[in-house]
Amino acid sequence: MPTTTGRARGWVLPALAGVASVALGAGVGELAAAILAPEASPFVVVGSLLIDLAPSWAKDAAIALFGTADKVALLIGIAIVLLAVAGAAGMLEVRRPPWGRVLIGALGVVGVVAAMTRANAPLLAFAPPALAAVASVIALQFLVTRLPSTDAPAPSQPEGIDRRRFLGWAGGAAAVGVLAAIGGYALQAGTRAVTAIRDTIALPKPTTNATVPSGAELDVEGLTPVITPNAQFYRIDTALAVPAVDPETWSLRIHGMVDQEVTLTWDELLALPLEESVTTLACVSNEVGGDLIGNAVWLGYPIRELLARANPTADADMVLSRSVDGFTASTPLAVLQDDRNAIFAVGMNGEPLPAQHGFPVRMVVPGLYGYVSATKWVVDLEVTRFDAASAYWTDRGWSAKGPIKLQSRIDVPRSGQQLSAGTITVAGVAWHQHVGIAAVDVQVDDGPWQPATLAEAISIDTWVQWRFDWDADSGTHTLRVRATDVDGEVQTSELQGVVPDGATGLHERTVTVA
Ligand SMILES: Nc1nc2c(c(=O)[nH]1)N[C@H]1C(S)=C(S)[C@@H](COP(=O)(O)O)O[C@H]1N2
Ligand SMILES: [Mo]
Repeated sequence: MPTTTGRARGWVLPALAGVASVALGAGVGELAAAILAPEASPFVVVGSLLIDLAPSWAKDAAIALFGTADKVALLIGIAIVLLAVAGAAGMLEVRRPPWGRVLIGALGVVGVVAAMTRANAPLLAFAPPALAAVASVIALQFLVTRLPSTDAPAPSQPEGIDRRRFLGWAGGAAAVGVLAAIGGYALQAGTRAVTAIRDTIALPKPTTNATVPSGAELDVEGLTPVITPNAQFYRIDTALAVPAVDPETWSLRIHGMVDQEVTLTWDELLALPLEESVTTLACVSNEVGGDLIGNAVWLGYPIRELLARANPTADADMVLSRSVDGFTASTPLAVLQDDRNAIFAVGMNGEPLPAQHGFPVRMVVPGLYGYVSATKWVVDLEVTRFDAASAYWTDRGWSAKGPIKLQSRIDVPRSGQQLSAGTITVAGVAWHQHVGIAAVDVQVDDGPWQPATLAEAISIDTWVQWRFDWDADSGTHTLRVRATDVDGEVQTSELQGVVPDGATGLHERTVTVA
């Protein structure tokens, strides 16, 4: 027979276990969002989803009731509902395991769907809500096994000790959640400040416009767009918190083996004639078939012009660029002096650089992997020699030089996609920046290589879309792609991992045709 205290323990402590677990998970989710994908804060995405789904009378009522505080009211409302569901999950988990964890898992799925269906969801949008759910589920399982037992308190242990111990664990879990959320908020303080400044910036008009020919985009469902929207652009850097650089205090210094040291402020940079160019950036850590690659229209000023002012000495052969947070990249001097569009970029797809992509100024150099060329938040260029200095990733086992390798990728069909016999469009992208793509061929199983159709290239500095209409019969088939560049080099089938200077091999995909 449950006593009053027994009943209280029977409901209150399990509910508390649920609330503490979800508090922990929610905090982890906010911290993960701050680090991985600031736009995918679980609270904000679920709130945004509710705003989109809410009928307009509810929105009107909320505005009438709360005025400009309607968003805050919504977030508080979400928190209350979340706490209620969390309490219910705790009680369920005690009475009908594993349904409490299942309930939290379902909440996680709602968060993931909310995050991934936002317009321009970043690649990692799924991660913060997924991590929040996983952390909550683990915490719930942990706390439930530490509930003081109601039926058979061990005679040697007064039940009060169990209870206090449980409250300690639950309080600890909730406290970790709160600290994680505060940590996430603090990590983003700089970004918030700089984003506010960034929003007020109007970039000057380019003196030279880039043109993207209409033939550069093939009309194939599921094919990567030829220009990557900023929100979907891959992000790779060593920064735990995105560096917050105020353009008014930013300056760039070019020094080292030069006749004349050069410094440049933000206003001086914007006063120079800025040019638009289209360049595909790629990461050396991109596996064959991977997505650490993106193409943008950049606005910037040629590095070559500023180097000419500095006038490097004849024996210099490298430029060590440094970001405000200490990252360095070693770029061959000659590459920064030739006629390619190696630039100090201030704009990306018509906007100031997003904070994660190097605001206010980054380097973009066609033809080299990012780790040896694309320094974000750049503040310093030291003209030096490869035998006198080395860069961040070179000191960690990667090659000092990193020209991009000839590669191609299949985007569609996806593996596991429903396919039926007949004509199936195979399509993807191919790239060899600053060399250019001449041809792409597709192989089905062990058949002959057959030419794909290339889209119009924007330039030799960008990737090119391709398509191939495959007359498919039913069964399981392997599709393979191979590019040939403008110099006549054929993409190698030899497999190499990403270390030390980029992966090689052919991308293939196995599909089943009904
Ligand atoms: N300051 C700084 N710049 C950096 C990096 C970094 O870690 N710190 N990573 C480089 C690497 S490895 C790549 S692939 C590109 C990625 O640029 P993105 O994040 O804009 O796509 O940035 C480069 N610039
Ligand atoms: Mo990279």
